[in-house]
Amino acid sequence: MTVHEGKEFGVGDLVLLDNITDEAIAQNLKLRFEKGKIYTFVGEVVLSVNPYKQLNIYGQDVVAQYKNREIHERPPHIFALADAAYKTMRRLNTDTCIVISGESGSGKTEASKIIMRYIAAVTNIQQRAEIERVKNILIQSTCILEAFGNAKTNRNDNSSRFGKYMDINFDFKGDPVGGNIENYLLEKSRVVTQHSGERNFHVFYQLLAGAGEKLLSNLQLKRDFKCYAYIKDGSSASQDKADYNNVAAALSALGVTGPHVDTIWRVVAAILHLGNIAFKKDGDTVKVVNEDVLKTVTKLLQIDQKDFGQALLSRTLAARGEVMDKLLTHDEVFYARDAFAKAIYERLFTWLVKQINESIRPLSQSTTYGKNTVIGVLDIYGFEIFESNTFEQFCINYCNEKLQQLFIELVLKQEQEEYQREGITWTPVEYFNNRTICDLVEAQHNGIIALMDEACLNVGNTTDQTFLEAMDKKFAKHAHYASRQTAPQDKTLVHHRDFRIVHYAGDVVYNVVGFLEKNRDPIFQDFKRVLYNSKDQLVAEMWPEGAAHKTQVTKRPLTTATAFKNSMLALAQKLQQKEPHYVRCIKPNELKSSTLFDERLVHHQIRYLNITQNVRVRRAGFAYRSPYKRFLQRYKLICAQTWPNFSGSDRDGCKAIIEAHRMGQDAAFGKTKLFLRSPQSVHYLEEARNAKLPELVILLQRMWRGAI
Ligand code: AOV
Ligand code: MG
Repeated sequence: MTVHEGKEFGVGDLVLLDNITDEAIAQNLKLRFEKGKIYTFVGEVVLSVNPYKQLNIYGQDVVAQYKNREIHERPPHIFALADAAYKTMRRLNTDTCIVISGESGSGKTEASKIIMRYIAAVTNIQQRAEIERVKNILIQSTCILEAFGNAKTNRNDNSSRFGKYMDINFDFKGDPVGGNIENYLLEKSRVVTQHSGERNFHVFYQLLAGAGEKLLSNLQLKRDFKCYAYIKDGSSASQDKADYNNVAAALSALGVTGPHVDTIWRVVAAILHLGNIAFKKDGDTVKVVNEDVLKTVTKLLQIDQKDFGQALLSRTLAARGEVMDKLLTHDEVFYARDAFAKAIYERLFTWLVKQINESIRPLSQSTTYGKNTVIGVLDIYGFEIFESNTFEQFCINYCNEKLQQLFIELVLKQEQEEYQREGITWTPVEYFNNRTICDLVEAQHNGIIALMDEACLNVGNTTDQTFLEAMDKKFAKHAHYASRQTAPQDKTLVHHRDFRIVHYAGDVVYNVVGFLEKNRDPIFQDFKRVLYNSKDQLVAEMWPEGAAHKTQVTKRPLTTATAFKNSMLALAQKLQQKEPHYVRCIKPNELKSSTLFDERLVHHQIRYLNITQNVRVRRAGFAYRSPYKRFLQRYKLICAQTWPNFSGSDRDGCKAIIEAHRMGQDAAFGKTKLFLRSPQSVHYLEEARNAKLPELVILLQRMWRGAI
């Protein structure tokens, strides 16, 4: 039973609302938000409304209040959920996971950090050194990954531009002994271009703001970010300098040593210089305008200047054992330069994740005392709509679509299973299943990704436009797809290059330009060879496939979208094998304001997150359920038969309480749990208990006095 915080805070669990409508839910969340109560339960799901200000609710004192309590014993808090995931794992010796969802800027990444800190705070009471080390890395790694993988967007100043799934391994004592991070598709296009008002990845600005003079001069960098084409349209942030120091400290905590740290900064610096390489047409050929900048790049990456210059301006074509060089056009060289910059950045990011994983790899999966169990925490990039949406948004929004699907199936399934397990009948609740949108994107031969791959394989005359036409033909009648061709009356589809997907969370118009190229994502063999031959051991290590000989035709890797789709399917499978817990984040306004509760915006989220359905399903039969033992303990004082002691079974004790209060109509007795249909019954029981408490206190005081 949720602790009553008082009427002025609304209800702490939405199943206790008398009226389950979008409006009533929004009003309740508003009431709570305005009073600094950002968490609300729907049964065991936690809703979290971004407060956009620091709240003093995460300290050690609060940790102590939630540690080892049942989820509904205390007011709603994300700690209650973290503790539930931890307890379930330990009690049932099973893997659990925490899935955090919500749109961009709603607070997912902050929530994942709060969960991590809670777990760190309640474990390793004995202060074992190895476990402290693992905990420290788990927490510090966030700062590195955010520096390299987060950026300011027009929706969030610290937006995750990659997806992250982190497993934390626990030993039989319940202490974290290791972990593993999986990262999903980094938005690498940001390295070379950003929308107006946005920034490149934080790390570039951090390096320029925070590096000492000596390091800067070694990297031949100037402090002013405006000097570098790839980042000059961004802006500086007040915390860049401090963040640089944090990243440096985190790298050191990770055990990344001097020479490797050196390489990391040289790669970052090389990218900044790369963006400044300019080209000009010279008759039929293209030339580098500023050879000195090119030279700096080669020095930083420790690659051969001549080979790199050649790789930048031409491409080796190998066919039937013969090799020839083809000169690139003026446009192609810029493209090649950018592809190179994006590729080395992405590899660096992957390398960092691998480093983190190696330093916290659990020594063994099992011990003589039992197997290791894990808690997985998923923090992805949230659903986003910008003025212009492209391939990256398509992937990000598809990922959110998958998570929504998982929530729908698992939450319904779980409920159904619980009623079944307990031998109780229930009526399913109607809800929108976004399966059809997932299919539109991912169906094996008929989905958008399949069509995109087909277009990419057809080297002939396919362009983004012909790909769009193929979609128009295929999805002409699909309720969630539209383009100018299929919906000529529609005024929102302004350009011939636009298509729209009606996502679960909103309509998004995508600009098809660049889809095929980003999906193919070619990085030329010549570049790989140059990097593989770098004198810097680490750079060379990052590019093993550069070892292939010139005449060798290398296998075509999976397209970006297909690789991403596969990773999403694998993720969904992994999550399904674990006992899931959900945090659903809500964005109160678009202005990052700590006081504004934009009802229209919240309303929309309540609707697409299916919160109302969630509450209804939870209440379809029964708003409240409790294991017999717990119920008896809490309410035995309101029944003469059970107070102070009851000698029969817990189930019979509960029956006695229910009968004494004439609530038989409202209750059902499952195999292990008592179910109550209406929230009023719970209110009633709580009130009866509260009324009894003063009496009890007096009684206890008398007993005390007598004893003294
Ligand atoms: P996101 O992860 O959901 O967006 P964040 O977790 O980065 O969103 O939250 C955005 C910003 O909101 C943070 O930088 C904080 O300023 C503020 N915030 C969120 N949660 C809290 C909290 N519990 N307490 C205080 N401030 C908070 V994205 O990564 O864009 O989908 O791709
Ligand atoms: Mg985030």
